Amino acid sequence: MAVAVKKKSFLDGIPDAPPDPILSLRTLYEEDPAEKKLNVSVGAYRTDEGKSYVLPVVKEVETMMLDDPSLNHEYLPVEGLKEFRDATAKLAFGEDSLAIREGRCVTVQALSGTGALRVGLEFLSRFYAQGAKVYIPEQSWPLHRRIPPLSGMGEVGLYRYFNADTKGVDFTGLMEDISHAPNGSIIVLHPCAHNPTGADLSFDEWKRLCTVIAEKGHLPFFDAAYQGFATGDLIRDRFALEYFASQGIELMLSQSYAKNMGLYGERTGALSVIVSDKSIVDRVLTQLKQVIRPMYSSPPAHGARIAATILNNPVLFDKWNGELKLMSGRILEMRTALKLALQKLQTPGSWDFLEKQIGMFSYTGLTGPEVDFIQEKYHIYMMRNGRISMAGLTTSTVDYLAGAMHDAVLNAPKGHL
Ligand code: PLA
Repeated sequence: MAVAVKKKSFLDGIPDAPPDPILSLRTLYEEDPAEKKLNVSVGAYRTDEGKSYVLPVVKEVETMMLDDPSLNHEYLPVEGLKEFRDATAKLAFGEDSLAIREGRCVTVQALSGTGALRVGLEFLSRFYAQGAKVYIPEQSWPLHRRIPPLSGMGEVGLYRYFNADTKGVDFTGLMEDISHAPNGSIIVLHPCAHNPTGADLSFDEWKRLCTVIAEKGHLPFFDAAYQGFATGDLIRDRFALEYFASQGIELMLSQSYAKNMGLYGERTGALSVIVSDKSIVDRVLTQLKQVIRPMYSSPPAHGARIAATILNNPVLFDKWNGELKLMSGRILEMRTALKLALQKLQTPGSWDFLEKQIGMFSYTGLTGPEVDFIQEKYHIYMMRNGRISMAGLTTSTVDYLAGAMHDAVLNAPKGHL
């Protein structure tokens, strides 16, 4: 006899979740039947043919892996692949980092940058001073706002970051806000290629910020999702990480290999904690494992093996460097091309900032209504805050985007809704 069917589902009252401001655009783009359309929303590198890209050095390693009889599909340890953990810390803080040499750096593999942030913040919610607040830049990657409360850290505070007039960092505002935050606050920092503004601190500004953070006893939490992608130079892009660590500051770091190795879907990343006292590192590691084990047990192996092989082999490492230069170089070319195209059209405004911004994104200053106008009329998908992924642009689509921006600046409804 069939079981009586209940009329109501236990999920009847389930509310609709708000769409993700970045990922939902991909779906809209894919579902858009228009013949001419463009997706410059998510920060994913595309070739000049608009194709997704597997780095040749990654392909080479994968080919080697295919023939390697020692590889299997066993679980990795909870904390991840040893060769990867060691190498990724050195990539961030430098081969000669004192913190590493003194054994004060704990690194665990994580589910790319997002997972590292999540594990790191959950760890802090258990062991960092109760009630400490996480501060993020006023303009930031949307998940910086969402992950802390979900990890038990409460709602975030904001610090000023961007000066809309100069289109650069509002360093005075940033320093004021970080000085006024309660001592011992957690400060989320983008070490390079700030998302979404493309405006980074100068080396000198990092040094001044480091002094204030040390004086205030704040804990910096660096989110390094673009090392090597800002300037094409891994060492230059890690300046802030290397400098803060060299000053004996305790800090947290999330790292992602999504962009710089193109390992987006492999979820390859790491979380590092630098502490001032070597005697506590073992306890830090065991507690990080306590966070990870009931969350997803252990991390995926494939991407970590690829990254470890590249990071630990000088020949492959050099190849990777060359490929980073090519990718970041193409992005720079797109910046110049878009600027020139807008200038040619005599689009109102100065577009020089497009070349000054750094990294994957351009923060165009387009308003919400202008973005809506462009999406509706031209089927171009970008974030509603005016962020464009320059890596999604190609030689053959620059003029289309410039034309749409020109039309929007002149003809879209005014306002910032
Ligand atoms: N941190 C920052 C600042 C990021 O921009 C991103 C990705 C991440 C962390 C996380 O990346 P990962 O988990 O894939 O390593 N930002 C993207 C994609 C590229 C996204 O939103 O997930 C973006 O378009 O902003």
